[in-house]
Amino acid sequence: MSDFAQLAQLVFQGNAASVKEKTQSMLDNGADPFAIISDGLLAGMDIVSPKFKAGEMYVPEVMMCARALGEGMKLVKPLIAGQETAVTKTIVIGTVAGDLHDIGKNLVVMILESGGFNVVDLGVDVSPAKFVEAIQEHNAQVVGLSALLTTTMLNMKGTIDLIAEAGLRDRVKVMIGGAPVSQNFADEIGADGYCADAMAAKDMAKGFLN
Ligand code: B1M
Repeated sequence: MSDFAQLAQLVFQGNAASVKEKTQSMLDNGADPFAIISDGLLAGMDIVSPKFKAGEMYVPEVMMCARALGEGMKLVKPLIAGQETAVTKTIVIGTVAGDLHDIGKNLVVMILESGGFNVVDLGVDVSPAKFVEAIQEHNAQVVGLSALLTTTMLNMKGTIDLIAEAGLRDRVKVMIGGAPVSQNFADEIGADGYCADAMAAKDMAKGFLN
């Protein structure tokens, strides 16, 4: 099995320490950082994604895989800084105002990072104004809104409205997710799409940006 295939397997196994060790040894041996990302780290997540979608893997396992991948990304990212890759595409994400739930959102962040995006995570209880500020500051192309409460999901609309008032709506795509929301709700509030889970968020962001 090639080094790249071994690295992919370690990501799939969620073995963070071994992913870190293997990535470093591949870099020390002169492997191309871009190939490490695409043929090793992301290839590992590509094994995970269909299994998660098919219900053969569960959230804690996927989080372990994403964390393991993150350990490798930490070593490789500085080496590709400033070069033209998917990493130059920026997504601002947060849990909307009044809502403190972040387990699902954190999973989405990890999966988006594993997809090669630069993700600016604003955390929880994020006001519409803070989203607008972050889109401007980071020149984001996509905004991700998360909500877990039937009360706070209404703040998604307020956020989208303020993005429009700030004149940024044509510049950013808005995707939403969280247990109480749906595609119908996304249509109702003028979002560009609804993601049922973290993998769907990665696919949607890729669709928006490629
Ligand atoms: Co809360 N809570 N909670 N809670 N909590 C729920 C959501 C609830 C359904 C439980 C219940 O009553 N059955 C209920 C909401 C009811 C409703 O609104 N209809 C509820 C309530 C009522 C509350 C409080 C009001 C309780 C209280 O204080 N009386 C309170 C509110 C606090 C606040 O936010 N202001 C509260 C507090 C908490 C804790 C702090 C204890 C804790 C949160 C800890 C944390 O997040 N750090 C908590 C938890 C853990 C839950 C449950 C049990 C689990 C949520 C979770 O993490 N799921 C939840 C019950 C449930 O959902 N079954 C519940 C796992 C996670 C991986 O899934 O978040 O759905 P999920 O994310 C998925 C997708 O939805 C999607 O991808 C993720 C991964 O696949 N997704 C996105 C999510 N965000 C996305 C963004 C995207 C794309 C996809 O961007 C584009």
